[in-house]
Amino acid sequence: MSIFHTSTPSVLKTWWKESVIYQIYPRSFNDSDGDGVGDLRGIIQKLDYLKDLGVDIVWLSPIYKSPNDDNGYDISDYYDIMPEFGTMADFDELLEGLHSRGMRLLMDLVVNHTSDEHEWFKASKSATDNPYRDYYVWKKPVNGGPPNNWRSFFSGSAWELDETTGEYYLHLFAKKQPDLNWENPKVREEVYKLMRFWLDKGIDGFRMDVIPFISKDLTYPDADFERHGHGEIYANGPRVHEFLREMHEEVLRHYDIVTVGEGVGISAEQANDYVGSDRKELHMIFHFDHMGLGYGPGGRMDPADWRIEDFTTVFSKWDRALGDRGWNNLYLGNHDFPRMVSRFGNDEKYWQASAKLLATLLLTQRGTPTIYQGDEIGMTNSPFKQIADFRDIETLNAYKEVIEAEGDVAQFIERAAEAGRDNARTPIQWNAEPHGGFTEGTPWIDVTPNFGQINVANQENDPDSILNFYRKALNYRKEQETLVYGDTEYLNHSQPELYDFIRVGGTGKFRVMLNLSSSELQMPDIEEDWEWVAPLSNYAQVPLRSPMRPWEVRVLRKAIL
Ligand code: TEU
Repeated sequence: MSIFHTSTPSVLKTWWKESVIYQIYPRSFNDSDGDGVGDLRGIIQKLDYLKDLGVDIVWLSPIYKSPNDDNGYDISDYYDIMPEFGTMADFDELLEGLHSRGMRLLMDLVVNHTSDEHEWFKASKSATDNPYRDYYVWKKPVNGGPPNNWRSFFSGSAWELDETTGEYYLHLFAKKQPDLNWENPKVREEVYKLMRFWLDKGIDGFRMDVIPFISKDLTYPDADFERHGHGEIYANGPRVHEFLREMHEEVLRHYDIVTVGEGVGISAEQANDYVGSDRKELHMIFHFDHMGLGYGPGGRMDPADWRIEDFTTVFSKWDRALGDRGWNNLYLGNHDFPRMVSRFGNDEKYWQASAKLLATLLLTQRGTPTIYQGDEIGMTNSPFKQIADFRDIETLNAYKEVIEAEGDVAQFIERAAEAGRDNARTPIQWNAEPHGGFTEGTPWIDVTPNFGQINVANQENDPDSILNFYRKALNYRKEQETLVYGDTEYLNHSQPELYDFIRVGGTGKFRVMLNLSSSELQMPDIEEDWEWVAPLSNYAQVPLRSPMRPWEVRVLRKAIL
């Protein structure tokens, strides 16, 4: 391992800091057999596409056996592949195909909960004295009702009464996703065993689903839940660091891999407890501070105002909090959020410029960027119009609640169309053929109607396309250690839409100026000796001091002697 020199203490160099991650949501990526569902062979067909894009690590959302109540985040067998996605032989071929092209594979590790169709749960619920009973969190009724007022992320109580044994089990997500009991050492051993199974096959790491939830404090008084909402109460339980250190000791330290925790409920102040290089826990987490913008106390269906400076200060705050001790993971959307260009950019008049700007935001800050599938061609939200257009359990359950409460259905659909998770789950738009070339059958969820204009084939040969911008930008980032490891200095302006920072270290210095608005902005005073970085430009070059055009990216460079 070598060292990168900056003005502050030096940073250790490693492959996962220099990598770019690309997330595949397999159900929606590419269907090879015409059943309308994406699959492993579909991904194998696109490996050269990923390589050409410049991807280093593929993170695969869950592909294990699952009844698909939550699209694979409800696992019924950790050692088998979901038949809709293919077979273990397909998986082995995919892994080999990635490795032979110099790419790596990150698997999704979903071990806060299993499916209720997992053998452990079936045994667990069969009797209170079954040896698997303590694999899950069971509690006796309190005053004839659930043990506390915790709510599921997917509506209703987080406790479900099991009629057979007369006790409640905990499910922070769907009823079909019972929470594992990490207090039980046997559960932890099972988890370490399944992790070794996949690591011994040669995978290169894990993305860990809701990892701060594995240790829970069930003694919180109900009033605290009302006050703080679920994220905070479920996360960072009393034994979480002990469990992660045990996992590190038992499993992680024995492999050259990368770990990325889903950091829901982790604040900037707490982050280095998980990822500090001295901690022996995880390499990175991805936080939710910018993802929560625009969501009120009632969650994503409860709109709230936000300002552009709320967005930019999240990045500076996290960069400072992690410092040289931890490492960041950068993302602007994934399978749980609307499309980034629709949410943070402008998906109409400035669609192309703003998609390129958001790409630059990801690729020029300190941290490992994670690109969500389809963002490299600027895929947008979908114009969902009625409940039949949606597939996501979160939306469908919330809809039932609105109906039961005789709420405003039209308003609900409008909000779900804007904020719902299905926006990110529509099929990848490969070309202008029916269903965007995703499938020869009927897709499990409709393709977004703009696939005729927004698709990979259209962008392949257009040098100014979003796709080719990503290719150039990813390539450029690989050649510039300063963009990977350099320190960041943030510059404040009276125009909050101008996000302006400097990356410095090694032999270079970059100034990154981003106009996060659909209006022109004045350029601040700037020395003339900056060089324009052409691969990271989204407009034709103009004199350096001329105004910033809507959603313009101006990345400038200087050598340090
Ligand atoms: O997500 C956990 C999570 O807290 C959210 O992003 C969640 O989707 C959202 O808050 C609901 O409003 C992870 C997975 O990424 C998600 O797809 C799963 O549904 C969830 O865990 C359960 O496994």
